[in-house]
Amino acid sequence: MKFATVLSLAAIAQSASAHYIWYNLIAGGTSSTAAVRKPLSNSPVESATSANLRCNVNPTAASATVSVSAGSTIGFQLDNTLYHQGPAAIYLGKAPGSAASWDGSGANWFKIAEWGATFNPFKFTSEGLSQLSTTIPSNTPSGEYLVRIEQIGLHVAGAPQWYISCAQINITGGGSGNPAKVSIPGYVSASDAGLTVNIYYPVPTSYRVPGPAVWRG
Ligand SMILES: *[C@@H]1O[C@H](CO)[C@@H](O)[C@H](O)[C@H]1NC(C)=O
Ligand SMILES: [Cu+2]
Repeated sequence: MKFATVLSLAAIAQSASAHYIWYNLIAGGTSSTAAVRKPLSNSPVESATSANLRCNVNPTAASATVSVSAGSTIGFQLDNTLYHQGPAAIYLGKAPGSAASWDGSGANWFKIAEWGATFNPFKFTSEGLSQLSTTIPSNTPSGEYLVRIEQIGLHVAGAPQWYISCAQINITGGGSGNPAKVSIPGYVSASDAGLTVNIYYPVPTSYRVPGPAVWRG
């Protein structure tokens, strides 16, 4: 027991020095750390079935919900560069009430952007970046949402690492789009080829980002 504790403390100490956090929301022409549910640590979530896949492990409550018009830029800044190779995606989750009071449960989520790979040479397109952003599809219905970013480190074959943050937004001037929605967890399976792939050998010649298709309205 004692030995195991020492080992896990060593593992935590080691992991705390690496990794990264999506700490800042980019929304339209502004940015906000206050709208982000800040993760407690920069360690990844490592289970495809955990509720922590929604918005990370016990994140600090956000103190703001930022209004942003449909069609505007939405994204996150990282406190580092994306040095763990893997795919990334941005999801919107429609809050049943206020974004601040929603835990992200239910089939309310849809993907609005993803970053996959290029080939010959094989490379994830987000590698080395410190900010990922897209635009909110202009016919997304107005209302309060959680916007969620994930980047999945695939550098340890067979043990994907999710780096996740959520932020609270209020989409204004939207439309009547009706994207298909998924639950988190449930939106990806641990056996998804996009998670189980060995990115070193044999070098992949195709790659599909896990999760639902991107909805652009
Ligand atoms: C969201 O935007 C609408 C339309 O501008 C506004 O009436 C509402 O108060 C906003 N809610 C929040 C939480 O900002
Ligand atoms: Cu790391």
